[in-house]
Amino acid sequence: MSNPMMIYFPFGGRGELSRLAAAAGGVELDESPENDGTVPDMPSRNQKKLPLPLAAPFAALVCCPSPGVAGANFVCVVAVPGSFFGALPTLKHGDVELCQSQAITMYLGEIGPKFAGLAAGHKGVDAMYTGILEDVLAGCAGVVFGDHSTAGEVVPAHLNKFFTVVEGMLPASGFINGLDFPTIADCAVLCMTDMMVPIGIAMQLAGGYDLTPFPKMLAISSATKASPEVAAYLAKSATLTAMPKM
Ligand SMILES: N[C@@H](CCC(=O)N[C@@H](CS)C(=O)NCC(=O)O)C(=O)O
Repeated sequence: MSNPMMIYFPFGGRGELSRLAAAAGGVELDESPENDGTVPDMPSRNQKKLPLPLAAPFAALVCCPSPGVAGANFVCVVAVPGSFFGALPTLKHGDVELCQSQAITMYLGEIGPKFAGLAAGHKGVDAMYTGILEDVLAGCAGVVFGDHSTAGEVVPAHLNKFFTVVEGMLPASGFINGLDFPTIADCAVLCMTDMMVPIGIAMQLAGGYDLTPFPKMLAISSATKASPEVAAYLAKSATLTAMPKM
């Protein structure tokens, strides 16, 4: 069977944990051919009003001229046969077609040879951290696409709420599931600390955010980045820290 193919923007967002899950688990993940790695301008609320075909089967990214902005382009979503709600990411692998980023992450983890021996408890922990990342990400996206003027209060309060609990949950040493390699849970923590879109952008809009009160999160992120599979992925992909033009 051919490699699974994910369609998503060439930045972190709701695609990065799936990329990391594939890399850490030993899965070759292809990305849509339209995604040539060029970091687009930040999708804006205006762009969302462009014809995003809902309920059309499989979506694709295309570069469209930006209305009213001479010479500017942005990436928008158009439908091609096979899609769901007009939102990304989507994944196709043989007969399997998925939307919903968390489902895509868990599926890629499930087929990863490196994760073949994981117990139900490990997978439950991985799913939990996948959901925590979505909560962190959604709150940050609300600020990035919303009212920037309150970012200085809203972003630290939001991140503190989650990061304080995550820090308390993490082991004093080693990876989260106690194995000698990182799993999806560790990759989710890496996204929390290092991913630019939308978490890092929200931190910047807040005037910065100090991660030093969360040393266990930082240690997990460093160890995950240093693991051979993730290090090889990060050497060839810049999406984790890619910064679109705002
Ligand atoms: N719950 C969905 C949310 C998907 C979603 O909102 N994706 C955004 C990008 S991160 C998108 O495609 N937005 C375009 C739109 O909704 O019009 C998931 O986790 O995949």
